[in-house]
Amino acid sequence: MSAEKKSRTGKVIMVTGGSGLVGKAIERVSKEDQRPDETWVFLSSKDGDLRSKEETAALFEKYQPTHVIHLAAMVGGLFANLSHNLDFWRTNIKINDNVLQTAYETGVKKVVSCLSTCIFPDKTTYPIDETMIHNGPPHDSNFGYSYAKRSIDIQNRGYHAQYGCQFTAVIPTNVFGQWDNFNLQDGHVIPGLMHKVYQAKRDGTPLTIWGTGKPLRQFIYSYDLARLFVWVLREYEEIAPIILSVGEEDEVSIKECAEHVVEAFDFKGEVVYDTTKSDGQYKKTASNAKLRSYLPDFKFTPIKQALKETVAWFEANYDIARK
Ligand code: NAP
Ligand code: GFB
Repeated sequence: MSAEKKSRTGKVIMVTGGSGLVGKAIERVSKEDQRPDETWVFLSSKDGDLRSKEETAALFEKYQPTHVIHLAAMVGGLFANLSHNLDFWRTNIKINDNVLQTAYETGVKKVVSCLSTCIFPDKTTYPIDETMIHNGPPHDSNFGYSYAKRSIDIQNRGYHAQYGCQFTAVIPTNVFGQWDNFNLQDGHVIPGLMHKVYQAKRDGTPLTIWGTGKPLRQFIYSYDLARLFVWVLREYEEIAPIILSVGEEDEVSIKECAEHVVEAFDFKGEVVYDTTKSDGQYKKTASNAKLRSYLPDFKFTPIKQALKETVAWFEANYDIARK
């Protein structure tokens, strides 16, 4: 039987992975939309290594969370996944099992974890929806990360079936924004392009876009994702996950995305493509119909505006940005 659910007044919301791209955006939203009965705690790996069950248990003992937003993970773009699939699997399996098991043992009332639209079957019909997670193997470029993330859905169903836990998950599409990982090798495409344009402007060199630019992506601004994430924590009651993404109609090619980044920097230099680099998954078009059934009027930030805000932050914070 699970531990007695401690009777607590108010909510203590512990955010694992709170120092990263998504965590920092959630911190901003929690401050903009404060509730008197909510206390927020944002963790980084410096507070404790969640690969260790003991360190995980110590964090839950210290903060006594009633709710958990579980973001902590080994995260990276296409090229980091291509070279470290086993590490992505082992690290994330450990972190997820420690956080979910400890949440159960300590009587946490609700956990919202994080999957990704890149974990869906590679050979599938489109648009992808929440019912299709386990319908076939993921794209080979990130099978380690994908299977680790899919296990969260299985764990959530197991903790609910066996113990009645309210553990659920969101499925964001590709995220970008302030506080991203701008590392050229390990980061995602948008921060990678921003870092490369910054350097091209500074050094008068060409911008090199990897791959053909043909793959298609839906990009969600971290601030929009954070607003949706906080809504899920407060209002969403299903165990089944929910996709948090812009619509199919907002899908862009990598080339179009690069053009928006170039415009945001007012970069006038040469642009070249290095087609020796992998394109990765061609598309992973996801439906946000389930989200729209809950929030038909939610307004996403237009991508050009979101990119401009992110570029302005990056230029102003170049010295402290993760790169
Ligand atoms: P991120 O910027 O790389 O942040 C990762 C966070 O996890 C950081 O706070 C990091 O702490 C923490 N962390 C990593 N390893 C840890 C460990 N062993 N123990 C404790 N904390 C650890 O990642 P993100 O982009 O915000 O991603 C957040 C969540 O969204 C992840 O679950 C990711 O899978 C999911 N997601 C991301 C995207 C995307 O495009 N970025 C898309 C879909 C889903 P430090 O800062 O101390 O390293
Ligand atoms: O964001 P990204 O690295 O990952 O995007 P995925 C990769 C696409 O952008 C490929 C092109 O088509 C690349 O060829 N690209 C062009 C670049 N220039 C660059 C660049 O400078 N850096 C990078 N990184 N790409 C990831 C999954 O797939 O999606 C992860 O592997 C994660 O597991 C993430 O879930 C959300 O979108 O291809």
